[in-house]
Amino acid sequence: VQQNSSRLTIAIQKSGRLSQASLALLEACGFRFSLHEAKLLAHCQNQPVDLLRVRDDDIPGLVMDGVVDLGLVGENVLEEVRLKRLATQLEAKFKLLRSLDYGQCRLAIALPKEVPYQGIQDLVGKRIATTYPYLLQNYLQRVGVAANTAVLTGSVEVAPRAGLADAICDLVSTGATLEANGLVEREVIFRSQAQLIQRTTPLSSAKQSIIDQLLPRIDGVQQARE
Ligand code: PRT
Ligand code: ZN
Repeated sequence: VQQNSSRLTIAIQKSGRLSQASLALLEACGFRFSLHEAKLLAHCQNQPVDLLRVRDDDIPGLVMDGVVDLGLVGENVLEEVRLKRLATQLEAKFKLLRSLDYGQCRLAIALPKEVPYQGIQDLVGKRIATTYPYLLQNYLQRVGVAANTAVLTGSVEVAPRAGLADAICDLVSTGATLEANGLVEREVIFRSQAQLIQRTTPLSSAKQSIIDQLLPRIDGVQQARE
């Protein structure tokens, strides 16, 4: 385990919606990488920095356990993992360095369009399919609605039609997926974007100075894009 490697380790999504933007941000900040598709670890060519390319779901835990120094991940995944870890007594702390200008989406509850809906009380006793059971239950408790969940890791949007659930709670960006599946967005329970997080355990001064250089560059890149 390279936990105490002198190289700053940054976890990013290997392949998915955040991969390109995360890599582009680091490159715009001056880090040069040459990625090999099969490799988990990519060395930066001009700084003592390594990229660890993993499933987005693993990124918060790697930071919270101090296995990597920094992580770029969606706030939805970050908060889901944090709630799950709190419930299971695992370390759940991290330091939020920056909210980033990509990966915007919302976690929303949607129902088939033919189902009448007046307000959240209409969710009482319903079964809601989701990939985010902790965020969903957290919301339902906050608003005082007793509903059931069905946890699915994919194809959540077909659950009502398949007879698995009455409603869904899933990420939405344009709304096209809901529309295509005859669903209507009824409640937004969480708004998300990509975030840069750091482990809470102390870093060497060498790693800290790379981060001190990185943050103003990120601010500059994001301001230029506004
Ligand atoms: O393999 P890995 O586990 O790393 O990837 P993944 O499949 O879990 O995640 P991925 O790549 O789909 O998404 C990564 C992150 O991108 C999410 O955790 C969010 O933070 C962010 N993001 C932003 C989105 C969306 N927008 C989004 N629209 N993630 C997923 N979607 C999906 C949504 O689940 C639904 O299926 O897109 C569909 C809805 O999109 P619209 O445009 O039709 O509304
Ligand atoms: Zn994932």
